[in-house]
Amino acid sequence: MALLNILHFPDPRLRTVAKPVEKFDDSLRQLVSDMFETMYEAPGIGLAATQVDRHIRLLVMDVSEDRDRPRCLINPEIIDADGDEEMDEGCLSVPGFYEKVRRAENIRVRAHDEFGEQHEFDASGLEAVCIQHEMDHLEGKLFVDYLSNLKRNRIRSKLVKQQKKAG
Ligand code: K1U
Ligand code: ZN
Repeated sequence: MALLNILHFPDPRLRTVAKPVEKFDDSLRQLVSDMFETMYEAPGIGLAATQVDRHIRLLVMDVSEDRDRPRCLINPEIIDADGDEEMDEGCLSVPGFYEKVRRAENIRVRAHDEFGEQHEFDASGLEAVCIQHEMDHLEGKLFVDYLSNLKRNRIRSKLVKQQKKAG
């Protein structure tokens, strides 16, 4: 098990579009395990491989209150969506900032697990928001991209200042 380094906005590597997973092997399962450890330690409710500089279509999440419902989605697709809702979002790659984002309220998802088995399920509320947020990471997109240029630039300047201070 290992804690992985999480990239912070405006690191250009966060803009990489991830490639589909083709091999469901032990090295993939090790990465899944390391990502869960990193997400729980952060702490976060989700983590995309892009955020730990691995550019494959993999995300992990756990939106349960007791932090006991880990879910790993590989090559995820949203096959149906309806409704929309606005919710406060945060991001481990944009630490300290929370902003409202509007997304689909209910989604149907198709994804593989770490053993290559395909699953389909419905998600709503925070789970649906988290899946959409993490799938955006796999496209190189961040929640700050939904904000005004003014807000996004303010967040960028503050984070760059903090990163310079931290060396
Ligand atoms: O960086 C990430 O992608 C993880 C991010 C996911 C997310 C949060 C809120 C809405 C949509 C997606 C986080 O987990 S930020 C931290 C957070 O929200 C949280 C942490 C601990 C307990 C509860 C929430
Ligand atoms: Zn995020």
